[in-house]
Amino acid sequence: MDLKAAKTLLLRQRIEVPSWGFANSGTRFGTFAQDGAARTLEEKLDDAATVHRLTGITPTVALHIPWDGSPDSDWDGVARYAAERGVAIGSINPNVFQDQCYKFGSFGNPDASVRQRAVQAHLDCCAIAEATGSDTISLWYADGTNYPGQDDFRARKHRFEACLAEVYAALPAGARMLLEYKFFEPAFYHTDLPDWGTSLLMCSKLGERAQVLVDTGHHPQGCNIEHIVATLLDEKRLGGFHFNARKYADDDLTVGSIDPYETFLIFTELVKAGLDPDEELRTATGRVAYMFDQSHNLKHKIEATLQSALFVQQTYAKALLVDYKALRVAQDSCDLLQAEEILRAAFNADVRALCAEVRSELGAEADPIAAYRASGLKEQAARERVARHGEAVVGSGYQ
Ligand code: PSV
Ligand code: MN
Repeated sequence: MDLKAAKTLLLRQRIEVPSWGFANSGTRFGTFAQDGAARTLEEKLDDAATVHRLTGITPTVALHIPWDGSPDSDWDGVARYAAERGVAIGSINPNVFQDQCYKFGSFGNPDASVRQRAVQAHLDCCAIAEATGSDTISLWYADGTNYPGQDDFRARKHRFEACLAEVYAALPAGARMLLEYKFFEPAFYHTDLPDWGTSLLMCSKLGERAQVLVDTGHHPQGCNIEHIVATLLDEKRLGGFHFNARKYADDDLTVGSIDPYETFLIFTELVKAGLDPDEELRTATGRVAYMFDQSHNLKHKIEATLQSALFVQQTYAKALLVDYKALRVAQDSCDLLQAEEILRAAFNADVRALCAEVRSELGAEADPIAAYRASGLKEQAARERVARHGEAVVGSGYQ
């Protein structure tokens, strides 16, 4: 694709940021709290707004319930607060994994009263989506078992199908459901939704408004994620992404920090599908929701989110610059070396100036990280937040 066409598409690129990416987080060994990290939903929205102001491409914020509030919160007020700062509420993520009642699962739990409670948590999230103007419910389950024989696989599958169907039937008009999978953790023997195939199976039974969400950290070592992406695109069931990077397990590191070529290859599949003659495929590809799902345990949260946004923007730019016609010719003539060189040429292109130009045209910063570091906002937030809440505490989870 030529530079002009690439720029037009880059101007339309949008990536959601998660509220929990601005809060203190850690590992099971501990959390090293940052004074400036957000501790309330308003502060998370303030930080997301800062990132959007600097990059121009992150206008929505994903919420996690109950981390960010309860059914009784003033959701109209939250949506207003966000809008006043130039952002909007994005996907709503019900959390049915941390309460004591979910010890043996949520939708897979043998106890019908626990399953009902989990369904209610989803219905509450549907209401929150309606109140905040969100059109996406994003689902991930920690459900699974730790020991052979602990529960019956097929019984759990049936429970999942029944509960998901209840939620699907209650989706607000025009909303869709994204179903995430993860092959292990916190369950270590089996996970109820371990892979894209199981998620796709569930989505196919539910209906068109249920689509698969690919979290790049949720696969075994060596798994070919770009192939999964191509398959889901072809089935018109790719709902969205959670971008992050991993070296060993679900490490939630900054996207691009470990294998930038993998992200590039994922984007080439998306770009190709977006150029396909099949209109239905192009439309389905246009619906794909992009988000980060990362834990900035040691990096400054806003800086790490800026770094992530810049990386994804640059990677998309590189994928747009691939000569797909020449690639097809090389593929059809089985010229392996030439095909790979065509990809590498685009991957090695320096797209920093192009992306800076795009950000400037969007009214954002040509160099967001330098602008943020020079702004004094980092120090100001730390001062104000310590004055408001006291010293940041060391704990666990997203506090
Ligand atoms: C699970 O590891 C996950 O990736 C899900 O997307 C959750 O929503 C998120 O992390 C936060 O727990
Ligand atoms: Mn995720």
